Amino acid sequence: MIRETALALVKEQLTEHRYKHTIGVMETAIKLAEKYGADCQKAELAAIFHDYAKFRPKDEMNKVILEQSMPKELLNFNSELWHAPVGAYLVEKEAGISDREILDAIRYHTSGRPGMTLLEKIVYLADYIEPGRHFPGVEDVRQLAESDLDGALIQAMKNTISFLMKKNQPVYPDTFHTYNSLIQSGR
Ligand code: DGI
Ligand code: FE
Ligand code: FE
Ligand code: FE
Repeated sequence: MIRETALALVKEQLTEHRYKHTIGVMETAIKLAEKYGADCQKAELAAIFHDYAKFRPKDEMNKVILEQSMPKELLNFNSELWHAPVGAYLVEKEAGISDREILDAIRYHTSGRPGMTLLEKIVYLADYIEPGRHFPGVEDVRQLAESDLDGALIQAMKNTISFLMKKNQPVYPDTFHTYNSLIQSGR
């Protein structure tokens, strides 16, 4: 699928603000793919579609999680986590994207997972450091991403976990498992 077609499909699903974020993630993901030797076209499509389900009603996402046998554990945690796996499902169903690597990069863009692929890491990181992001610590992660993909990813995960803990929010187990996997094996 060409960029223009993908962007037109996604634009219908998002607010103007979220669409601008998506463009930032797309541009950042392509740069990271070039730098670290990933497939640039897959990075582009995964980035364009990564937040496809962001504005779906919670009850619709809840239903997809149950009907498609996604981890039920998701329902006990922040609903912000749901748009990633539900997005992977809807992008396949509604936009006809069938590439497994692209769908997995969408599926794991919020929680990560142990043993993430290069493409998954790139989309996760691009989502975190795209130019429209302004949260504390993002500049350090941008710097790290220039030369150390895993180092940048670890810093982004640390920031996310600390942020959730400071707000007394639960942390989804896969988020911790991803952090442990990166720290222990350099993957
Ligand atoms: O969809 P975006 O805002 O672009 O970014 P995202 O898909 O990375 O969503 C991150 C949001 O999810 C952020 O507001 C924090 C929230 N969240 C809640 N629980 C967890 C979590 N994020 C992670 N990584 N792990 C959690 O356990
Ligand atoms: Fe997201
Ligand atoms: Fe993210
Ligand atoms: Fe995003």
